[in-house]
Amino acid sequence: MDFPAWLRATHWLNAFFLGFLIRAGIQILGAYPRLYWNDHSTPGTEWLKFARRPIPSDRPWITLEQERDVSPLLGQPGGNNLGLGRHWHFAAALFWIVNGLVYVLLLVVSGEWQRLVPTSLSIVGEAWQAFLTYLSLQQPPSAAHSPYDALQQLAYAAVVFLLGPFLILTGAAQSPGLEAQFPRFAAIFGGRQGARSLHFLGLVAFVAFTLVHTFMVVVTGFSRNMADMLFGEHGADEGAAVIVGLGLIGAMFAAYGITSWASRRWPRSAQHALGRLIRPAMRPLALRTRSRQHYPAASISPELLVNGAPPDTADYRALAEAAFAGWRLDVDGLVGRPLHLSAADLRGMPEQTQITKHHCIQGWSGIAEWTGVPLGAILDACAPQPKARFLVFHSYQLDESGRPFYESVDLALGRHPQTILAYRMNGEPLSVEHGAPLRLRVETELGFKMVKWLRRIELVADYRTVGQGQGGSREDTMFYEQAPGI
Ligand SMILES: Nc1nc2c(c(=O)[nH]1)N[C@H]1C(S)=C(S)[C@@H](COP(=O)(O)O)O[C@H]1N2
Ligand SMILES: [Mo]
Repeated sequence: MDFPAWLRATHWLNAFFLGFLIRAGIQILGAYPRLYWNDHSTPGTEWLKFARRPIPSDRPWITLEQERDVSPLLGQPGGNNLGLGRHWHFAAALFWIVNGLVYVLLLVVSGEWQRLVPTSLSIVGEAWQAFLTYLSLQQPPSAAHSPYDALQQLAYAAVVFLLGPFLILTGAAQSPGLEAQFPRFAAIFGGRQGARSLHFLGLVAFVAFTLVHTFMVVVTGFSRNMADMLFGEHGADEGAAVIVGLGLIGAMFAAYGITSWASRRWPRSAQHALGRLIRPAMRPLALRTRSRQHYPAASISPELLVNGAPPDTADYRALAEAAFAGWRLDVDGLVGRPLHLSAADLRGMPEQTQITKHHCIQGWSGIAEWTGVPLGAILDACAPQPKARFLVFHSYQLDESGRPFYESVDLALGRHPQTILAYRMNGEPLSVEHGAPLRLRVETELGFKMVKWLRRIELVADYRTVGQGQGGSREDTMFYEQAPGI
């Protein structure tokens, strides 16, 4: 048999998961449709954008304003849906990677790897000949197929052994946890924005390959190729192969449509079901990695983008007008010793300065210097009770739904070396835009966890008792994950 059953099965599964990855990837791109080669994401320096909305010049640009709706024909699940798009993308990535590993493993143990891996350089010349033959609208002689012709073999080998791993690596390099612990890994790709741009180009390459591949399957003998791909050899019933093949492709597209529709209809269930799959990879990337970032002062971004509009409540305005003289940070909940700290109290505690990279979930990044109190010092002072497992950070700001913005962080993260409460940025007192008078920095996670305009830290046993119970404002309303390490 030319095409063993495992080969046919992994081929179709690969196509199925790739469809989810591409669709959800387009969804994620829609949340920040600008691509850069520099990690400052400086407005105006993008090399490609799919953004219609101009950048406002008269007020700070809140990057959430850039999110755009994606048609459900292109995006998974469609609409304005970064949170669920990420869930679909990472869940599909897990299955796609496992399927790919099974395929490569079986390729090796079955000895079939020789059908794919070139063993002689003469394949380059043969591939060129095959290319010229196809250009003249002919097919290479079937004797040249073993079972693929040289051009086919080279293209498939490149997709399996180069493009696939390239997408996995450039995807991983966008993880705040990995980049915090291994800054040199992301630097291979030119940093987070380089990795993101290359990841996008990898998507383009995959789409281009799929189009050419499908076109060739159709024009070089559709029914015979379908018999190969479904029944393993061309002697089989070719008519039945075409029907089964088209049915399978139709079912794949139906699955994209139905899962997109269902996850927009029941977003909380989709968040939970897909979350169960991706959390075993997501949480360790945030909790087990350690930030050891020490960027030089020269790499600080000319301008750090802003997300979240400053609070426009009367109590915050009154505090700001008095230069935060009356502001206090409350630390309470499951603590042995509740704290009520003024700005002067915080300045009397140990001080730490770090130059780190900010990773927004939407896709942009920026580098800044932060100075503040290690959260560990606050934990020492408040004496957490043994039951305490999460820190809930409450803001003066109201989120998009009108409720006070909050986020929860695992207590273990509170003692990470670069987790601080920052009151200075780039040597200046923290500006209102960036969270005055105090904001969280937790450098192995995405930016949305770093609550700005802090008013209170509450220690709890379980974040499910707070807000809508998902772990924070963004988890509650935008279906993000509670401990986002990627
Ligand atoms: N209170 C509050 N904190 C917040 C937000 C917000 O909307 N409200 N946005 C978060 C997000 S999504 C990001 S990326 C960072 C942005 O920090 P910056 O504006 O200082 O760059 O703040 C985080 N902290
Ligand atoms: Mo963000």
